[in-house]
Amino acid sequence: QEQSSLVLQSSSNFSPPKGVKLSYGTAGFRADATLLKSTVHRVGILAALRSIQTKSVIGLMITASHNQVSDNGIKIADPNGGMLSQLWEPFADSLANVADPFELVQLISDFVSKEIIPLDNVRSAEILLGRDTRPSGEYLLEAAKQGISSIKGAIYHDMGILTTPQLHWMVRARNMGMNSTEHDYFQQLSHSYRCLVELIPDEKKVSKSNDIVVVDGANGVGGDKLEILRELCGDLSIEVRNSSKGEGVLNKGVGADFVQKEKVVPSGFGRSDVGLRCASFDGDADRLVYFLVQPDSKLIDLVDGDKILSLFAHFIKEQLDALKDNELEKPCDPYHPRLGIVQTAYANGASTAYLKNLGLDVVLTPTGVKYLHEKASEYDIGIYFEANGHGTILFSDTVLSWLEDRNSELSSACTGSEKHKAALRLLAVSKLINQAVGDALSGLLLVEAILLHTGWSIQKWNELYKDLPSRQLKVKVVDRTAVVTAKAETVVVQPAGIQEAIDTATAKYRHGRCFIRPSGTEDVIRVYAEAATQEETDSLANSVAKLVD
Ligand code: NG1
Ligand code: ZN
Repeated sequence: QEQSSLVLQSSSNFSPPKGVKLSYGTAGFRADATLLKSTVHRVGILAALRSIQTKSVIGLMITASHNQVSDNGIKIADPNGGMLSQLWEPFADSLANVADPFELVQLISDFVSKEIIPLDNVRSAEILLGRDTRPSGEYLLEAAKQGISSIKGAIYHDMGILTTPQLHWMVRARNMGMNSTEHDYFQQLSHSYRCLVELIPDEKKVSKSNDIVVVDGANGVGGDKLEILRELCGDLSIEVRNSSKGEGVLNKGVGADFVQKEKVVPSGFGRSDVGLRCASFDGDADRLVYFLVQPDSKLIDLVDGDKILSLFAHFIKEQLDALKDNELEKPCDPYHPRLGIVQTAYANGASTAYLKNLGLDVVLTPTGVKYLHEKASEYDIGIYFEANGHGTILFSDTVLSWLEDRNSELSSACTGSEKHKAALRLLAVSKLINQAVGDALSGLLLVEAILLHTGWSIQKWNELYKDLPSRQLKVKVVDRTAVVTAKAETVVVQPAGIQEAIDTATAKYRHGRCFIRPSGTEDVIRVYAEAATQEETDSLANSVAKLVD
């Protein structure tokens, strides 16, 4: 009763905008920032309930990632640092959209009884709050705080301006009883990066004193954090451009999403960068792509998420192969870690062919980090990436304890052997790469360490395989839910007949591949096509787009 009046009172300051329907999609709630106050307030309530139910620390991040600066958004980090459990998404949707304050209270109390959340017995609900550099983040954060405080016994810690992956990392670390401050994050990343560099074989240790990586921070938080991290990484030369301290507008003409979609140089880059290794983060630094400025200084060669995935897969496989026992030496180690690669249908066909050719197990999931992450976690070592640059490498508890065992066994038997170093490298990667979500900062450090290890230039890395020409189109539709897909979005099952028409169109092109799916974040149907040449690709994409219209 007392709880209900607390919520009622707190909510009276936050009425939802009329005629707006929000949904907790793959990226949480996202909209024009001015529409979000009541939603953020209510997600504060949801976070407190989730924390009580899971008896764990929960994260609440205010960001709209690569969207324009006037947008904002909010998402929840679950106890393991991952996305909010899908079981709670329908509650999040109803919570955001109910108009009447009494109905809101009723909705909460129904959910609390259904989920058996012990509201009377709250010892502590604890929420970590983070936000990106958007100015609207300030008042939205205040709304979140008031939402949390309207649940008795719930407290929050305002962690300030963070990248999205930092907040997820902190939540996971807190719940595992590990050191979890921002300082600990920087220490863990820089320490494991330096470990990897120390493990580079002597013959490959070439002097790279003027080998610099130039990073576009999307005018957001990522560049600022990278400047701090850089100081801890020894002699890694990084030049940060487009940090949030400059004049530029967040994500405007800059950042990983812009670079990947437009394939042109971001602001702040040009003629003097031709031939240099360049990278872009998105607005909340959970996406990373690399690129090369072409000699015309306007266009770029994109080194996308698929190429980062391929570099990681190549390196991890090399270390696992080095750890394989010679049958004669040690015939009976029954454990072979399973390495799995997870992509979506948007992965360039040439990357999938390259990975399969390495003998790797490649699977596709539907679009959306939660699907990729879940699939990757089924392996001992699972590597996932979306072509747009979001991805990471997950290590199972089993493989980690196996690596620890191998490490101690090898350090007494043959310290410094290639086998021992391979175990140490994999352990270092597991600490460097974010185990909660894709993280541009840790991804960048791992790419840099692997390039040093292999002695590859970005050009050489980019030549691992040549991308097939591809085209993405979007078609505005009245009701995107009319299109229903199966088999990781590669086949349309509804409306009837469309898949046959797509197949007929695709069959006309050499190396043709094409699929359509409803976007999870916009009111559009997306069309993706690949074929032997760009002209054929565009023609295939256009003809399929007409089928949808
Ligand atoms: P939708 O709008 O469902 O295609 C887009 C991206 C996803 C992911 C989400 C944000 C493409 C084709 N899709 O999803 O990869 O980043 O936004 O969660 O890039
Ligand atoms: Zn992002």
